[in-house]
Amino acid sequence: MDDIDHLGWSPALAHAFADTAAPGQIAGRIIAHHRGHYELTYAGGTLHAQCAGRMRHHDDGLGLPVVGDFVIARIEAGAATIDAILPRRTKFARAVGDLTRHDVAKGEQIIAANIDYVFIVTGADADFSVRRLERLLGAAFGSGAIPIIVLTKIDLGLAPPMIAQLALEAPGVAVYQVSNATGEGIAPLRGLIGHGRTALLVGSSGVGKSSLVNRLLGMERQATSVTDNNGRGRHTTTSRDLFLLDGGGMILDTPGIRAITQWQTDGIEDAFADIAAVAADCRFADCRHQTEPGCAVQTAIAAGTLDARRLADYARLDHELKALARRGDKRAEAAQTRQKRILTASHRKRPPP
Ligand SMILES: Nc1nc2c(ncn2[C@@H]2O[C@H](COP(=O)(O)OP(=O)(O)OP(=O)(O)O)[C@@H](O)[C@H]2O)c(=O)[nH]1
Ligand SMILES: [Mg+2]
Ligand SMILES: [Zn+2]
Repeated sequence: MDDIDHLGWSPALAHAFADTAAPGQIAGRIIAHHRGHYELTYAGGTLHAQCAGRMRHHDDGLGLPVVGDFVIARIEAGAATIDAILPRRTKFARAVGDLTRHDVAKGEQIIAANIDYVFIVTGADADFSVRRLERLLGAAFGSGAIPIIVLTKIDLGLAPPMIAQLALEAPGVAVYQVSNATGEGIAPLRGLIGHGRTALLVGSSGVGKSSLVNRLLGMERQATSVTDNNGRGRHTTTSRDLFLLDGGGMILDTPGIRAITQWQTDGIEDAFADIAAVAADCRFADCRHQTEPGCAVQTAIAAGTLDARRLADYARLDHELKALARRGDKRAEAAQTRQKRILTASHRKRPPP
């Protein structure tokens, strides 16, 4: 299985694979996830993948695969069926319980697995806020990966006081300064991600995560927002994708954390992984699981493999989360305005160097 070494395959994974895999099964890494469908890279290339029915219905304690997972799969007719997840070395998760008052959604939403670095990306612009980084720092420390703060947009000339503030408020966390506009500081960051290592990018919408991915890849691979330079949420990136860097190393782009509806939709899919897994087989991608033809959820309820009460819970929570998301967006907006005022005031008071 030497052929997936560059993806971060390790002796520990090889052992776990040898212990559990049956003849004909292969190992690969999940490089993308879009609503129940996965992309899997293995020694033979990259294929579309889906979870085996067995995996969707019986919880093995690991839940469903996330981007970065190494999995055991079968390949049939040019597509992969995922049978099991190999043990996760690290995982970056967000608590989803605080987004809702319902215990049913309590728990964690795993964003990515088997990562080596969490790049907490923040822009050296008017949106800069150390407070906003706190939860990400907490989550990064809890992941088992190494947290790194990446301060982008240093070409705007606002970085020096922010560097000082970060040194004070996030002691011991390395800060890399980059400009995606000029390319300054990209090489040291690129050098950090060694062969077979994976860096996860997190941070608010508009901080320059996808611009950084393009810089690191040396090509315009990810779409970035074109007009908005000040970080107002456009939510340009909507999925999580793992990219291979030339000469080894991988980088995982994610949607900005202010893409709140997107995240909450993801959260609800994790809390209702059983429904999400069945719903992947609905005929229509936007199926509401009511009276639509070809609805796999209704079929499962009729067949007795899914509890109708689960669907009712799901519908109720989905409704509430949407309402919360609207309120959450307003709170985020207000916090942003406050921060901007504070920052402007502190700039005025700053003595000349
Ligand atoms: N001046 C300057 N602008 C930058 C820099 N990095 C990104 N930008 C601009 O900031 C805007 C947002 O960049 P994106 O890379 O799309 O941000 P993102 O973090 O991927 O945003 P989401 O996908 O919505 O989470 C774009 O207009 C970029 O051109 C930088 O280093 N300097
Ligand atoms: Mg993006
Ligand atoms: Zn349906």
